[in-house]
Amino acid sequence: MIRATENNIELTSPTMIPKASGYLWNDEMMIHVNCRGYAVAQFMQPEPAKYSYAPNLEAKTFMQPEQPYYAHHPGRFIYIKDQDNGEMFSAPYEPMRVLPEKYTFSVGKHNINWKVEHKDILIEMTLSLPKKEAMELWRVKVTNRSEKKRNISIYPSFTIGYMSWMNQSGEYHEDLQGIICSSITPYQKYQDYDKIKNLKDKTYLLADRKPVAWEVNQGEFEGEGGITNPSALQQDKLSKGESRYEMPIGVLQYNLELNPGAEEEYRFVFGPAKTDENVARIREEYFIQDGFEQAEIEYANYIAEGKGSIQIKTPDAELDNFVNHWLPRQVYYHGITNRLSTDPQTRNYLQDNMGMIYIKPEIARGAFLMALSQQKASGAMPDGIILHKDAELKYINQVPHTDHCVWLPICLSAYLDETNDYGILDEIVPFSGVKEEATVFEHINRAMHWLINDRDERGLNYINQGDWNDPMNMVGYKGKGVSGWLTTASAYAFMIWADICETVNQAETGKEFKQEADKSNEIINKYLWDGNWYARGITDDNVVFGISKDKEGRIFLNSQGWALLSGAANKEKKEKLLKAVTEQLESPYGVEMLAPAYTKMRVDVGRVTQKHPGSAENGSVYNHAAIFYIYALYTAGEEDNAYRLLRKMIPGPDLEDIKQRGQLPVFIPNYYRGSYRQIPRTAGRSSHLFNTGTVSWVYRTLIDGLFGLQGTKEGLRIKPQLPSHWEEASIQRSFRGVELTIDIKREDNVDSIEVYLNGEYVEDGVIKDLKSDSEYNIKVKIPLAK
Ligand code: CEZ
Repeated sequence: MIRATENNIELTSPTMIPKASGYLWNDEMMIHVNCRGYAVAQFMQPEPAKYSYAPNLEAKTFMQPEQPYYAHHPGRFIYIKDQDNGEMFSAPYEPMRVLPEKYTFSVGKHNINWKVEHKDILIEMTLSLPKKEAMELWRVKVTNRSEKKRNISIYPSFTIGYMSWMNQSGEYHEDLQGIICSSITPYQKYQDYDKIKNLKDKTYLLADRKPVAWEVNQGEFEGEGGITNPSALQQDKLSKGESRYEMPIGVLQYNLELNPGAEEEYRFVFGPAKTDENVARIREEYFIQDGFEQAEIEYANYIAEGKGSIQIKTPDAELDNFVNHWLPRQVYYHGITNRLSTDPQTRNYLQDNMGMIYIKPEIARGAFLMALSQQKASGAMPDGIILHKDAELKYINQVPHTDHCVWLPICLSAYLDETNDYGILDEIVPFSGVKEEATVFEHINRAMHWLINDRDERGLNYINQGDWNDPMNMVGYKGKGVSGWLTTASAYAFMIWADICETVNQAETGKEFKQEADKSNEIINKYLWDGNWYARGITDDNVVFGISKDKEGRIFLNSQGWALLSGAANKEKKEKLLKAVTEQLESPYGVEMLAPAYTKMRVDVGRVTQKHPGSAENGSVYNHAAIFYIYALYTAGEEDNAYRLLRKMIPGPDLEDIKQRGQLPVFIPNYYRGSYRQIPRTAGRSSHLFNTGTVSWVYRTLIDGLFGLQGTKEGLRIKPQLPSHWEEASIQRSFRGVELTIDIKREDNVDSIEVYLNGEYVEDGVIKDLKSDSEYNIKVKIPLAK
């Protein structure tokens, strides 16, 4: 069963949704834990590193979709043994997999909890983080729920794993009351020595209470019983073993005599460190002083700062819960950590910060200026934004993509709507690699001109080795292929920028970009309209793709939604493309990114066609693409279509849906498996990746679209677009330092939206002259649904 409480989402079985998970982060680290005790944790130094490793050497890569778990997957477990009868189980569930009599996995905003009760022993586990340091703070409580005295042992067991093939070891330190394992990050070039010598290559497990015994040698601990039934637990006491170039583990033993109803509590700190002295400092601070409790409180406050700018009450309680609690948290996570990368992809960096506009706009402001300071004088934006002096462009950022400029006006316009901080346009920012600087206004002009110039003789934008779609890498690598989507997105960017130009009295420049937008729209209609929808692009060999005669990749979602945004699609084209999307791309789990999914390599399209059909960009419900489309539907006045698809982004509300997706409604993943028409069995499955450009757009869509509470130069424009099955909704909106209460209701005597401020009719529906000491009670009457 799944239930939502005020601050948590609870799951009462460890087997129903085996990958159900939650995540915590701070300035230095991220941890993704599942209901069964497995964990993936990463900390920054400055590049992502591990302190709890898999049993083999892992390649350095980004987080993997549909994260596979296996018996030796890194995790945090407590083995429990009844010393009177030898019976054992493990909490929360792995590695022993004894189904407990009672079980609750509870994902909170600032901690993750388990309650596992078996044979009248209750184990409560809580994980939290401090705000600043990379470390896990664990509480474990053991309660005797039976009527008789119990003699039990508990063995907290933390995976340390295969640290290094060069050097790894570990032992218990009496003085520190903990285990410290040491390693050397493997390297081969002597030039790397200078880097690796500064790394935090130790992993420690500190305890606030003295254990009776311990084991640091994984092989000794497991013996012939293996991880699911470790031989060492047959002994009275663990062997107090160490690891000398043997795989380490952190296991402690405590013996408890518990009277009926009695309980004991233990606390542990687990994390990476550079030296033993650092570990001693941590022990002093967290256990000798009251650092542990302080850190928990500080962390709860830190997470609480990530609250968004709307609180909603609608007929859909699950939507309310998600939007009020979990969505802003996920947006905040992106804005504050930049996905734990030192060189975020430029488009991700800009869009993630677009979400921050609704939480901490000053951070978004800084990020936009940071991105622009890395722009070339030609107007080109780099593929990634370097955030740390030692960082360099890695992986995907070494592959040239052509879309980065379009995100500038798109994200900036959301910032201006929310903050009215037009002063940002006058900020002076340098260009990269030259001694030139210019205003933000000029920077964006150059970005727009870069897009205008990076086009072929027809006026279509080159795609090079990719656009928004990362793995669409072989459409244009020979220098000729073009992106239909990017041409459309550029038209939209020109239009947005033209509007901003007009607002700041730069009418001439505005006119120029308006004309560019119109011209681009004509070109799109001339070369890319396929009769019922828009094509995705034209390859190096001049083959149009994403069209009716393609057997696979016949229709792409992005080309359709953006044609609504840019204004390329007239009424007739709009009707046709909406129908095509509904018929070919809509599934019970949301709208798919393309269909039919490719089943074999198409060499003139690229790597995207090699991904498994229905996964990621190859035809999944790729939520980032889906939300672009939904945002476009709101701008096109399609509120019912929009809401239906928006609702499908969140697992639930019914249990069957949650089970199929395999994920709790505590985040929106980057995709749900698609190819519903080809592989219905797996359709809907979550990727479990909570890094996604989706969430900032969902927030924006709620504000600009569904609830229609978008900022303008004068104030706040009220223009809700509720789905027809909603009679009413109430919103608490924080906006430019003002709190507004907005009650929307259908009434039968109105035929268009009517806005009343403190009882007075507001002619144009825009609430102006906002003052923080005034009251804003807004009633919005909307017509009955047809
Ligand atoms: O990465 C995302 C990118 O971070 O894919 C999006 C793109 O717009 C985002 O900027 C769509 O392509 O194969 C690949 O290289 C993939 O494209 C991944 O890197 C993808 C994953 O979702 C990462 O988690």
